[in-house]
Amino acid sequence: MKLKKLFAAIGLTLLASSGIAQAADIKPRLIRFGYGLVEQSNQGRAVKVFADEVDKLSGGKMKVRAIGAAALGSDTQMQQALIGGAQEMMVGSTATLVGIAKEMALWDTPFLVNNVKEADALLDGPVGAKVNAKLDDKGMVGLAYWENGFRNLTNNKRPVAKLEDLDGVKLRVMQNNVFLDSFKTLGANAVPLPFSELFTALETKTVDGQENPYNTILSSKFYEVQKYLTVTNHVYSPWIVTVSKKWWDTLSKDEQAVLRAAAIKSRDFERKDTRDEAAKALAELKTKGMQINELSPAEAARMRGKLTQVNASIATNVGMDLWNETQAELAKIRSK
Ligand code: TF8
Repeated sequence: MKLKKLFAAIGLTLLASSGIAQAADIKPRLIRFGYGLVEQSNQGRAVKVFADEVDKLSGGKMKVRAIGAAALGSDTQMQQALIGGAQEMMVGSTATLVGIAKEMALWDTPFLVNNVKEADALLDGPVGAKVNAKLDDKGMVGLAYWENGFRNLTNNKRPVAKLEDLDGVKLRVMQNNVFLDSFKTLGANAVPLPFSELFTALETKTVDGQENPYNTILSSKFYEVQKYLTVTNHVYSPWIVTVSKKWWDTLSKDEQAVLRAAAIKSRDFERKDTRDEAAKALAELKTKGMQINELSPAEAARMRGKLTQVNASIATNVGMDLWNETQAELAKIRSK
């Protein structure tokens, strides 16, 4: 199966480069591709790479109309549009898919992976494929996992140096029970909100804080409305590129291969771009006036201990088989 996809991708590249994409079974197609972050973000840049690649591989027949900044709706609204067939594609957080495919909650496990190498191997391996496949009979097709990144905490109340500093902090979390439980367990007053409403909620002080990767804190200008950043790296968040299954089923094999190949190409670009940006982002956020602190090893351990209390319920929710397979896969990855 994997090899077949690879050959399809190579075939398409050859077709495109020799200018005979015309020969493939590709019709003129308009693809509305929605995403939540702004155009000048790691997400926006990668969607552009995807669009260019689709254009190239289809000999200009398939056109991607990239629509960012949640102009087509929040993640959950776009997911419903994909399921209903009113929108062709999107990229968004796996965390907002948990209501549709419960196995996606696996990616919300605090401290599941230690670094991006482990994340790539897990997501691109059999476990990632298995979770992805759960979308198929829910009306969506997942093409690739992109990197959102390790999440970190910001707030406007006080520097969080110990667990107790989170007491009573009104913290926006993603619309997902694992995140809600995790932060309630830490003592925060966790409030689920769509990302598209987050900046305003912070600005109007409806909430005191939020958690997201450095890249997003920077691209969404959260530094304008948040004073304190605590380096927690509490969970690695993937994004997933999805297609409306209704629409996907109307495509030819060649057209599907174009989308698959472009998703992989943009994934590789996106992960590198995100990591390059993240490596510089903290210094930039400091320049923008954020006060940044790291947790002492003892406090980090306390927080980790609290957060991993949710693991048992995640395991039950995603299924013990999948949970155990994930742990075995991680052990394999770590022994390499
Ligand atoms: C969040 C996520 C978002 C993504 C994005 C809108 O906090 O991390 O950044 O879902 O696609 O909601």
